[in-house]
Amino acid sequence: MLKIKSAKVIVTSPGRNFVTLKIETADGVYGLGDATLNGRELSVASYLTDHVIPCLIGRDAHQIEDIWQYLYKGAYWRRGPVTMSAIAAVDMALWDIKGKVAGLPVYQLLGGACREGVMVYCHANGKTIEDTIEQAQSYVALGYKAVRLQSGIPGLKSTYGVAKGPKLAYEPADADLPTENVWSTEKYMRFVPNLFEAGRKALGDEVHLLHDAHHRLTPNEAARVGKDLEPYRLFWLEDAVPAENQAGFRLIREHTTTPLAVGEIFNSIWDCKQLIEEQLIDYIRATVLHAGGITHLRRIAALADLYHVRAGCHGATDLSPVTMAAALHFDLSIPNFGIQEYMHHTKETDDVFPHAYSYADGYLHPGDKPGLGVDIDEALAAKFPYKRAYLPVNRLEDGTMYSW
Ligand code: EZ4
Ligand code: CO
Repeated sequence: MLKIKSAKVIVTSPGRNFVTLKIETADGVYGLGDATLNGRELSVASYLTDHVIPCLIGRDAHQIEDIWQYLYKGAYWRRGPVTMSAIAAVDMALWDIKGKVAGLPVYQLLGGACREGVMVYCHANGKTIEDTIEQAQSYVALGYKAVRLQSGIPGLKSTYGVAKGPKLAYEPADADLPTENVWSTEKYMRFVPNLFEAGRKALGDEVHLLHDAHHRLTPNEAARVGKDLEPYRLFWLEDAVPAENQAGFRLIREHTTTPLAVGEIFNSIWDCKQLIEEQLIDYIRATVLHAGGITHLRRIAALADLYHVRAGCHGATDLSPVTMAAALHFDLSIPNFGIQEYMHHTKETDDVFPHAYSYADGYLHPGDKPGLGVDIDEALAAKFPYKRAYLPVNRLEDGTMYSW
């Protein structure tokens, strides 16, 4: 029995908002979990403080599965991003504790490493095709094996996913209230094959190229984009359509062999059950954080493995280094790993969350510190108070509210 003595939530904003759960045991061992839900951060903080932490005190920190079931079934209100992020934070913290007590990195507890390192992809984005390719080339020079290409679109003033300036670390949730972008599917669809034609030509055949459509297409439009991009052999086309209607992917699948990835906003196995069982996607992008922790993501990966679907976890800067570490332990340990997204955090964020994971030549490794290998500098965290920030929204050219 390893009694949970106390737990608290730490909200900090070293460049962007992060919510961290710290669980402490009677033996003095503590674990960290990430509970950040971009744009709705304080909801999860309250869910944990007001409703979860009181249920945790006195429980056995070793009973990870039982506590997961207790929080999931015990809430009565199942699923949803707030609930599942809160459960994930507890789950991560308990795996962290178990690793520290065992003296082993978490990937060892998950069955050990299935590969030497975790292949990552990074983001190249620019206002023009030339800028995007230039940034991609600088990543390739750093050893990256895979790069996501996003570019500004001629005729549109600003585009989500494209940074305002050329910098390695960027965070799209940058305003007190949401930025409003104007979107045109027609302009995008005419333009995007040019980006990949130029990208393939400049970057060669070896590097993996990825693209994110940010849920802005219909299935028929996505089928067309997938077909148009086939000559450039993408690693994947991400979030082609919103996935509430899982059957919508059938139409895309019937028309293109461009690999499909989706799932960064999923919060449970039920969001992707049909997508996986009908083999409508190639990569599942659910995160440790928003999809219920390591415990639940392993369940999703196990289902996916039966259907040739591989994991390609979301890894944007709205996930703290705690989630990044948890994802790396998970990635290293599962048989059906594909690729891991990797965006650089700001230096302030890295300072608040000192971590053992490290990059070398296109791969990340979680390191061999016991537990997740991430700490939090609470004194430094206290210097960065919460700042309200939201992701941008899109309107069509006639003003109609659209998706991202
Ligand atoms: O829009 O993390 O693949 N990466 C992405 C990110 C997401 C943000 C949302 O919070 O799509 O830029
Ligand atoms: Co995405």
